[in-house]
Amino acid sequence: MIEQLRGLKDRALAQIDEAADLEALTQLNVSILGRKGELTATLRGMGSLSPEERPVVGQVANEVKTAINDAIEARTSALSGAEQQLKFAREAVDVTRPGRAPFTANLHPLTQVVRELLDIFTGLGFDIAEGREVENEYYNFEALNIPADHPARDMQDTFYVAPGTVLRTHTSPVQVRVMEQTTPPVCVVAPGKVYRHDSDVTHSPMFHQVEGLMIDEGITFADLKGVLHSFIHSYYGPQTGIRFRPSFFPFTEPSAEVDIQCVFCKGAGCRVCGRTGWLEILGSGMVDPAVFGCVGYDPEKVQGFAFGLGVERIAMLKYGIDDIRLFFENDLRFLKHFG
Ligand code: 2NL
Repeated sequence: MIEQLRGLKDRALAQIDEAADLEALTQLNVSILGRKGELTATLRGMGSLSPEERPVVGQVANEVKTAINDAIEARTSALSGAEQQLKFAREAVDVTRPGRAPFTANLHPLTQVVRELLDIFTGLGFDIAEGREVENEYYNFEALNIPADHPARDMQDTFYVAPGTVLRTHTSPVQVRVMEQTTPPVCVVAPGKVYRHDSDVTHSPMFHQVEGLMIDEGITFADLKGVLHSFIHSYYGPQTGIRFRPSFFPFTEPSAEVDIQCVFCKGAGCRVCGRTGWLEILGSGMVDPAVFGCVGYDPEKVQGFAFGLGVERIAMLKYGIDDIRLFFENDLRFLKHFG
């Protein structure tokens, strides 16, 4: 029986040594030491031993049991250590690696340009005025010296919402309302959306304007030139060449369009400036006395200048964009360039 126990012990220790994982060890524990296990079965045979043999065999049986127990325990801790190492290796995280950059948004390029323009004009002392996008024909046209038979009023250019009601074609009506409600001096810029029935690579049926108006006793064309020079040199840099060309608008007299030296070829002539070396950036002029008459100002007492610019055009020239529709498609590949 002692032989039998020793044989059992040797086989058990060999099996425990070969156990590949914790699962296999649990199986061995049950099949050797368990209630229906090999050792238990062998010990049942002790009943047939003589009283002299019994303590001797009992001692060997205890030694075998202890040895197997110890071996299982040792193998268990070895295997769980090894398995833990494997698990750690599998789940290892390199905490020194840089984090994944979060998605960050940016303001729409047109919003950025409008804000830059407004920053410059508020820095020059202008207030900001805003108003409605749906206007009366009176504020959009009549008060600006644009008579009923003027081509600008044509259904082909203007969106009519109802008879006598239009989507504003410029932000001038904002300034007309400011003049109605204010006694001079007046010094405002009016940013906002405007609408014209026009659509191609440089025209959108909705676009953005910034207009400006300065009125006081004794304002002259020299003030107009001073403010616009100042603005252009802030926005495009102090070396930018500027020229004024005579023009016509129903609401200003005299009127002038303002060109800057082409920002792409520096005046040499290129595709963007049509080989002229100049880019038109805004329209301006001295407020027509007829406009003053409409808002109750005495043109003999006050004078003023006004200007208007298209924000999309300014942004296209600044960033070299050749299709206005890019501003309105909300394609993130385009918008992310302005982050
Ligand atoms: C252009 C030209 C201009 C004005 C806008 C204006 C407003 C009032 C009175 C007189 Cl209330 N004038 N605005 C004056 C000259 C030109 O805009 O080409 N804009 C894109």
